[in-house]
Amino acid sequence: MAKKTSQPRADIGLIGLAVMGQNLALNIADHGYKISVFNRTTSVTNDFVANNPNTPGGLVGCNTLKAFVASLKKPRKVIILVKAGPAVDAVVDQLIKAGIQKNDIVVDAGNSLWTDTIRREKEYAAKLKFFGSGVSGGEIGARFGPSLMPGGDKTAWKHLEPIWKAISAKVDRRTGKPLDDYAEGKPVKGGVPCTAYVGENGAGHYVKMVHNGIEYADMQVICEAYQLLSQLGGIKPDELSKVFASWNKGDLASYLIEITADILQQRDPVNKRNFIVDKVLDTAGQKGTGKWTAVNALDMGIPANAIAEAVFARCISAIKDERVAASKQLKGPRTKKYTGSKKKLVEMVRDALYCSKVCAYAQGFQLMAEAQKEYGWKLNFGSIASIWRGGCIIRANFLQKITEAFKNNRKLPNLLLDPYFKRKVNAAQANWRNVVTLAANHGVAAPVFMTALAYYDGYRADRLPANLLQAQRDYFGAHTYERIDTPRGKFFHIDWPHPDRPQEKA
Ligand code: NBP
Repeated sequence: MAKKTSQPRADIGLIGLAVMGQNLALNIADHGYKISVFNRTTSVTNDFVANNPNTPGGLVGCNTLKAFVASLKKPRKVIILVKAGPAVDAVVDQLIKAGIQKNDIVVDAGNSLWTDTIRREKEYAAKLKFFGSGVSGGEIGARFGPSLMPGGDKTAWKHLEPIWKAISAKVDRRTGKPLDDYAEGKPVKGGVPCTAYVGENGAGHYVKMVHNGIEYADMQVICEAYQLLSQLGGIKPDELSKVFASWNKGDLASYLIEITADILQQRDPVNKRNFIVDKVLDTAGQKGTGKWTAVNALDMGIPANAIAEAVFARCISAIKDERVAASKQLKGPRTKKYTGSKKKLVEMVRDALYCSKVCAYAQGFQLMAEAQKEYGWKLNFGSIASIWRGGCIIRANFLQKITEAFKNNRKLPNLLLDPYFKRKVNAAQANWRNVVTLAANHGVAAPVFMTALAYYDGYRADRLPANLLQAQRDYFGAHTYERIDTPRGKFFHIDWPHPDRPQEKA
């Protein structure tokens, strides 16, 4: 454990040696940084250091926070990777007691709620520089190159930047495609790092949350494609695996499509005659970041229905017993199988997936655009898309196109309006509509395909039935309405005549 010797102090420290912390610490050490580590349960620290004796930078195990703080170069840089919530406050309070100082930088790299990060930055301002950084890519990303979304004090960022750039995933400068994280066991050299300063206070955590919301939708549309192709098309998992593998060569190429192709061809370890996917119980868990995104969309009045629907899709999956009981009582259409060409079905479903995905991303960027107004951030959407090109769960070629879309027009009001995406969605929309019709006619739930189409049609509609809705509101609640033939901002009310009853005021 940390000794009082004249050995050079550590470049950075990390608290919380669960899955993410251990992997990120090894990644940092691999890049030549000496790193001090601490975990509340000290045996975890001791085992971790003992099991990793030869890292290039070196690990310094500390069993007390006092020794941990004393082991760090000034200004001290500490990464906290503990369970999001009160544990973060507890650790920061303990760090203060252990001697952390005003110029020291404490980075919360967990999945914290952005409003907590805003609060913590203010609350601890007199005692330390509190900084928030989103980390995406799970344990593999943490180990070999995550996507990092840093937000907070700009001067603090200058101290963190070299380390963040070194440890993050890298993409090819020209194509934007992820580079092999580790070539021949050594970290990759060159390439564009998947990290960039996002904005002040909670901006990094906010952007990470939206990333996760998009991830929910991205996963759900893949699942809907799988459901339609297997249920309607009768395509078996190994054949479906090939379909996804072929999609992974085109403009849907992404980490999530790639792992889906891999999952679908895997056999059940219990009985190799079966495919494992057929044996996995159809109930999905969730940790909350998708829900936060959907709740925030409702709070800000942003129509992120594809993201919210993906959260609800997990909720409905979770009530398995109720669904099984309902399946015996509630009837759907008689037609159960698709009788047309399988090749055509695959093509149509691919297009439905693509278009729904564009809508989900469009909604994620709409959310960030609104949040920046609310919190006074100056977000660079091209840069955000570019740091999602590698390392994170939603990494995809697609993000190169989004990077270009916002580079071409920094003020693009909606991704759907970018010339490239406009053209692509326009070309694919007939198939998308056919798939939604097929799903409805065959009684297969395809919630995000359907809601994304409603978003697309709603967004491109120059007139919605909200005229009637507003009239209803005025009728029962005197909420007033605007007219199409007077300037905006002028409000009218009618004492709606009704022959049978007196006027109601709700
Ligand atoms: P967990 O979220 O499971 O947290 C476990 C760690 O928190 C352990 O080191 C534990 O110490 C420590 N801890 C807890 Br719990 N309460 C503490 C307290 N009051 N004081 C000090 N330490 C405390 O770990 P994880 O899955 O590695 O995730 C870490 C963070 O990264 C989370 O915010 C998570 O949401 C985020 N994240 C996770 C992933 C992923 O794929 N897992 C991806 C991206 C981001 P102990 O050993 O003493 O119990």
